[in-house]
Amino acid sequence: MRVNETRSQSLRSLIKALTEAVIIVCGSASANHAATAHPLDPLSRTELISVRDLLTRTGLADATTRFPLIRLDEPEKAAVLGWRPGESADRKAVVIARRAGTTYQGLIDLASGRVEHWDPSPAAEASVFGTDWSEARRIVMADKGWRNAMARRGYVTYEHVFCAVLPFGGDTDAGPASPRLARVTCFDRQGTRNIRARPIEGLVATVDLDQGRVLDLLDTGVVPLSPESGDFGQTPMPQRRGHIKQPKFSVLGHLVRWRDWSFRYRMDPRAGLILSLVQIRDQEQERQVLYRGSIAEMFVPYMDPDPNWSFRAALDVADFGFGNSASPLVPGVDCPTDATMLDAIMADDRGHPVTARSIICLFERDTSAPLWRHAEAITGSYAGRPAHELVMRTIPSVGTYDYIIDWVLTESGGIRVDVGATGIDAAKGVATNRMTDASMARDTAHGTLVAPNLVAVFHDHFLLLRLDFDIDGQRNTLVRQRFVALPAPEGRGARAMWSLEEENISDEGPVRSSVHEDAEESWRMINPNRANRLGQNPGYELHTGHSALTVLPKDRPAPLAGAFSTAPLWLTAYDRGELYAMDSLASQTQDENSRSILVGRGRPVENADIVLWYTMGFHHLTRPEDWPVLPTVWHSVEFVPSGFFDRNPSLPRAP
Ligand SMILES: [Cu+2]
Repeated sequence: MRVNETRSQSLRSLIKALTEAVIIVCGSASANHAATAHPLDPLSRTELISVRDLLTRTGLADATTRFPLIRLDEPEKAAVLGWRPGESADRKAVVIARRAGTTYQGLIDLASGRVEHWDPSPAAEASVFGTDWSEARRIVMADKGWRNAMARRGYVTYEHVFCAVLPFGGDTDAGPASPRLARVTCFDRQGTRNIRARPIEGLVATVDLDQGRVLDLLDTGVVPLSPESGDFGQTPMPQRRGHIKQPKFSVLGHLVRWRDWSFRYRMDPRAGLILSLVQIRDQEQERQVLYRGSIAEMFVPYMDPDPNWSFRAALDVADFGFGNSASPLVPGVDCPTDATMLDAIMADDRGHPVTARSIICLFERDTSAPLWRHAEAITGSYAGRPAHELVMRTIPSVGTYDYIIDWVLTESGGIRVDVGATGIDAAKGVATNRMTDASMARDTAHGTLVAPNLVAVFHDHFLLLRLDFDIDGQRNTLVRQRFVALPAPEGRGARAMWSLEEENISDEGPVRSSVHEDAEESWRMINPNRANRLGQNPGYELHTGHSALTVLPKDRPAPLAGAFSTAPLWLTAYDRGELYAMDSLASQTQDENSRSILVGRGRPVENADIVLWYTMGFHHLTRPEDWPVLPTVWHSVEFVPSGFFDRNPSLPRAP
C-alpha cells in the first residue's frame, strides 16, 4: 500500500522549513528559445507557464483541467549529441491532462508555441493526483453503506480517520477499466503521528472518482484495532545550514563534473532522477559510457489472498511518479551536512510550476576503505589509495515507503545504483495479539505479526532500471558469459574447475538462460567496433546483487506493467519514446493499445543502439523490527569497466 501526499499539507510544511536552509539553486533552461542551455535540461518555470498558457489560449484546457504529467520530451539522440553550446534545440513538452472525465495525451512545441497533437485517450488512465485524495475521502464519507460499516466499527464521526487512495489494481473483475476507479482504505489516527499504524481492517471501498460514488463496498467483518500508537517521533527540521565547505565537484546548470566523470541530471515527474551523457575522461579523451539512466518502474505486489489485499500491487512510478513523490532531503540525516542540495521545478496538478526545494543532494564520500592496496611482506613496501565516491541522491516517499535512490560514481570507473528501502510496512489489522493465540495460524499465513493486532504482509519489490549504454558510441552488443564446469582432470591434485563460454545476445526481449538454468551467468555490454591497447572490446560488466524474480502464479499474471519482474534482464533496441515497461499511462490502463515495451519485436540488437533493462528484485519477509518504521534495507547493482580501460584507471599514470 502506498499513498501519494507529495503535494499535501504535511510535505508542504516540510518544504517551507527547508526553504530557510541555505541552498544552491541551479540554473535552469532559458525561456529564450534562440539558444538552449542544453537540450536535456528540464522544463524551466517559464516553459511550464507557456505550456499551460498555450493550452488555455487554444481552449484545450480550462480551470477544471488537471495535469497528472508535464515533462520534457527529449530530442532525438542524434540531435542531442550533435548540439553545440549557443545553438538552439528542440524544446517540447509531453502533457497528460484530465478534463471532464477524459484523459488527453499531448505534445507541445515550445519553440513555435504550437500544439503538435492533443489526443483524447478514453481508455487510458492517468496517474493518481493530489485532488484525488480529498475527493476519495469526500466520496466514501458521503456513502451510506460505508457510514454504516464504520458505525459497526464504532465510528460516527471521522475527524480522526485518515483514508488512503490505492490504485484500482490489476484485476478488472469489478468493472470496466475506463472509469477512474480507486480503492479507499482508512486508518484510525487518533493520538498518533503515524497515520498508517492502525488500519480499520476489513473495509475497502471501490470508488469511481469521475462519477463521485462508491461502486462497491467490501466489508469482511470487524477486526480489532491495534492498541499501540505506532508513533516513532518527529525529527526537528534544521532552521539554517552552516558554512558549506568547498565541494570537490562542480555543478554548472545541470552539468556535474567530478574527477574524470561528467554527467547531466534532471528531475522528471514520473521517472524521478535521470542521469544523461555519463562520460569519463581517459587520457584527455571524453569517452561515452551511459547515454541515459533512469528508473522505469517500481512494482510492489503483496502476497495476501484476502480480498482486502489481493488487489494490492503497487506500480509506484506509473501511478504516482518518483519525481512527484520526491521528498525534501534533510542535511545531517538524509544527506551529509556538507552536501550540495539541489532544487527542481515541476508542474503541480493545475499545471503551475512549483519549486521543489532540496529534493536532490550531491556529495563526495570517503568510503573509509582502500580503493586498492598492497602490502609486500617480502620487501616491506606498501602502496594504497583511499576510495571516494560521488553520490547523487533522491528519496521518493511513495505513501508508506521511502526509497533512497543513489546514483554512485567510483574512481575505478564504476557506476552503481544503490536502493535503500525504508518507511512504514503496509500493515493489516488482525485478531491475533501473540503467536500463542488460536487465530495465529490464519492471521500470519501471509505476513509477520509485528505488533499486537498487526501483521506486516509479505511482498516483493521490483525496481526496473532503464540503462541506455552507449559505450564509446551507440553500436553496442550484450554478451552473455556462462560459467561452465570443466570435466575433472586426471592426476594428483585434480580439482573442480570452471571455464567461460561467451555468446552475443541476438534477440530482443528477456535475457535469461532457459536452456542452462543451473548455470551461473555474467553479462557484459561491449562496443565490438573498438579495442583497447590489448585488442579487447571495451565494455562494462554487470555486477548484480540480489535479484529475486516474481513468484506470482502463472494463471494469475502480474498486471502487465509488472510483468518485467519475470526476468532479471531485458534487452531492446533503442527507441526514444520507450521509457517504461509499458507504453500506457498507469497500472489501471487495460486498453488493447497498451503493449509491453519489453517483449521482443525482432529488431536488431547486435552491434546496434540498444537499451538494457535490469530488474532489481527483493522479497520482503517482514520482521517485528520493521515496525513501526523500517530500518533501511539496501540493494545494489554495479556496472564496472571490463576492457574499457587499458589498466586500473585510478593509478596516477601508466607504470
Ligand atoms: Cu517491503
